Amino acid sequence: MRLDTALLLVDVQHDFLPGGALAVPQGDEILPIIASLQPMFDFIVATQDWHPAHHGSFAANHPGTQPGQQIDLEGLSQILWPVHCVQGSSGADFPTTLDQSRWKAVFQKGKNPLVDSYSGFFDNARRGDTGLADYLKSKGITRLFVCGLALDYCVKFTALDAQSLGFETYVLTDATRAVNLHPEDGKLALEALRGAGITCLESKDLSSYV
Ligand code: VGL
Ligand code: ZN
Repeated sequence: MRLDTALLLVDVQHDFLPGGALAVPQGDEILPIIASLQPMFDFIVATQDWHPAHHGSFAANHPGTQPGQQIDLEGLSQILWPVHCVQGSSGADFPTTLDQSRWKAVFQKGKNPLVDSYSGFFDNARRGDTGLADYLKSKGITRLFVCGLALDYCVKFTALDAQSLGFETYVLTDATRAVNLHPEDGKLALEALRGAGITCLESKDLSSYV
């Protein structure tokens, strides 16, 4: 793959896979696809959802609430989630079947308990910066292929931020799956991505972008 191009793996972690705390339906189906994608890229980076146990996005930390409910968290609308991807827990780990040997770096997000962080670049208030954009730019990366979990949250917001930061951004649609709290959320995410000028393609069509 061109040296200006990176594969960005978003939150491919146990808790988002079947059996995990915030399992994405059919999330495991992307693992063999990612395995076949990785050898096509020279530059691979990953994000890792990495919450403190007292994170404000967890319903368990707001007595009387349930996952899926919406609250106000420090002035931002927040969907409450089950406890997931707690720092150091096995749910926050990457599956052992996912080859990490050629990853250049892992960027952790969601560490601030007062604000959630769907994007791998910024928190949802767009205040905290993970350093991912500066890192990619310092390595000469201008083109990003994004995949992982979940399409309607972290993949969507990571790709939208990438595009707005000036990266030529692509989403690999067969290497992502949606949570679909509402059944149409995955479809709406793809529409939002395309509306922002992001190219959504399947891995089988990647050969024309090498
Ligand atoms: C995610 C909800 C909460 C994701 C992370 O990775 O899409 N979704 N935390
Ligand atoms: Zn999270």
